[in-house]
Amino acid sequence: MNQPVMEGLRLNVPAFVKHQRLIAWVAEVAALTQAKDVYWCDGSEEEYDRLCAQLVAAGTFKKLNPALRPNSYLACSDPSDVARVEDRTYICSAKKEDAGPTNNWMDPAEMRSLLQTGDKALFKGAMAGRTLYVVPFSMGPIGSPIAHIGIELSDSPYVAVNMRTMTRMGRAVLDVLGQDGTFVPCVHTVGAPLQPGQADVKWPCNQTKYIVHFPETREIWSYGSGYGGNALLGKKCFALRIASTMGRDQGWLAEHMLILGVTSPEGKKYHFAAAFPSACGKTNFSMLIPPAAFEGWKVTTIGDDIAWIKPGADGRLYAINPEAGYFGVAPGTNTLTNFNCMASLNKNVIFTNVGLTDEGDVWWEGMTDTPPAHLIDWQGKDWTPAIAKETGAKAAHPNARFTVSAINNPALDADWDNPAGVPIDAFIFGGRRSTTVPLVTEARDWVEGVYMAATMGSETTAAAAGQQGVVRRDPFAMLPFMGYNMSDYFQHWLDMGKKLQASGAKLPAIYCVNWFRKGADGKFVWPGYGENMRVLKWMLDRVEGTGQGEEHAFGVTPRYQDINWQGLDFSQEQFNITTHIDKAAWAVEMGLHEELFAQLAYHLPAELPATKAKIEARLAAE
Ligand code: SAT
Ligand code: MN
Repeated sequence: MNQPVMEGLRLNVPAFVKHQRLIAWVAEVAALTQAKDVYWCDGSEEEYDRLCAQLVAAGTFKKLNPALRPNSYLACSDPSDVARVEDRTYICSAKKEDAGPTNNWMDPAEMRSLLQTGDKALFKGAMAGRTLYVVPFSMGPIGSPIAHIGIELSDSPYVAVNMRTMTRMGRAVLDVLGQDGTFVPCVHTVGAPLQPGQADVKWPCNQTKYIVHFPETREIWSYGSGYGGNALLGKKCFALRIASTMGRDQGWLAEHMLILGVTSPEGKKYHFAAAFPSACGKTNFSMLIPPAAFEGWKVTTIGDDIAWIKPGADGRLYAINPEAGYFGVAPGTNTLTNFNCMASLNKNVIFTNVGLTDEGDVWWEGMTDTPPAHLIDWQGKDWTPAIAKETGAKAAHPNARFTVSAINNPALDADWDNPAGVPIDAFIFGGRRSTTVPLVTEARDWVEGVYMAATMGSETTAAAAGQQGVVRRDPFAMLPFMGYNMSDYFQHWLDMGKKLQASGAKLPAIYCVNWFRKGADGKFVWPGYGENMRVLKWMLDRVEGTGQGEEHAFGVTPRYQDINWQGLDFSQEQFNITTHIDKAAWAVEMGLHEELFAQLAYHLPAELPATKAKIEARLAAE
């Protein structure tokens, strides 16, 4: 990448930028991509408003009715660019084994040729006619010892404004970076260069897509998509794929986990970190409102999607939310499923791919019982309940999203921005399983917990392009987000446990949950949402050593009488459906664990097959 800076290119370096290596890198990328000019984001509100106005003028944004949804916008994407593209996502480690069998891999030199250096390299000229936005961001509270800095160069103003909400973005980050600080370089283009005089489309993107990570040099290069995790590179690309490799090398964890606080009526506070695959209710869980019977109990949100977790001086694990906003799934969100979230969405929101009502507000499936009589759907077509019934057309795409600042959340935890993080009392791992997996199981020890997390399965959702509703193994809910070899990651978790134990600290408890079991009628048996508090309370009782349960092959599950049912009509029979262990189903399930272990045989920690053998012996004996 040694092209001279394009003649006439305006780098426009503001006085507050003091980092020569950063300036040189921006010049290189601008020359490679032939960006029209460069704009350095300062992160101010004035800048946000200006870029949003520009997006409105370009047709990408529609300003919503300020009387109904103040300072909010709707963007509708190209219909081909609506979710993460896992088959186009690459981990280009020097050695193929280091990416492991669950990741797409390409030799880094080959990938660099394809993207940067070859005759027809995709990034060459990719930003022609467009402005290159320099987006400095901190993942985590600025200056926190758990936080890290990234700089995204993107030709998408939609990305710039979303990154302002999703991260701590702008000038303050460059101040911390100083003249020579370290940052993760992230390059993003929509891959739609403009010829002179050519009119732009409202959602530029390219049919060819590459979401590429170079773990050794900690770089991200993303081509062709403007949507979510493909384009907002602080999120899955940095905070999970690159950060997981940093965590492996430096002794910490980057996880696909929400973080929540639970405070008892006596004022004792606990913290949970919970991993679920995309679109399985992490945002709802992190904002849950306890049922009336739990008077005096409070649940507060630290994060809804990602946790960075480092060991503290006291040997406990401390977690921060590296993000500053929520990029949550809109469909299904309403005042009953997530009251706090709906309250967060009253103002200052960017909606993507939801329906636009005639009053200039938004609507999505499940928002209200009675849909509007008419709206414009996410693809710009007329939509009425009758059309929906006839054609199945959706007002909102199933992976439609809102982007909103954490500070909008009425349930925001007082420590959400604490640079020291919060101490974790328990981990929760959950998948979407209509059968087999019980409502809740406690692991008897760390290794058993790692086994549970490693063998987790889940039915696929609209958060990723591809078939939906098929069960796939999704270890730690990290399958699409692992930056290195999955088996090495299991080993890393086992090693972390050993190290913490050696320091004499109490290890967090580990639980496996499943809110999604269905009855013979095909309907969910467990009411979920706020009622999940009942399960959380049982976990807390266990952490305190007071809760009872029944031991079985996989761990410990509460009996009916171990859960507080006050105010909920949920029979012993219904409970049994959610906790029943079906031996035939588990025989099949153990076969799938076996398949997973065969796939991950390289570097698979011996503790995992050993745990499996123990479970099988116990299943056979029971
Ligand atoms: O598109 S994102 O990766 O940001 C959302 C998700 O899949 O969890
Ligand atoms: Mn996620």
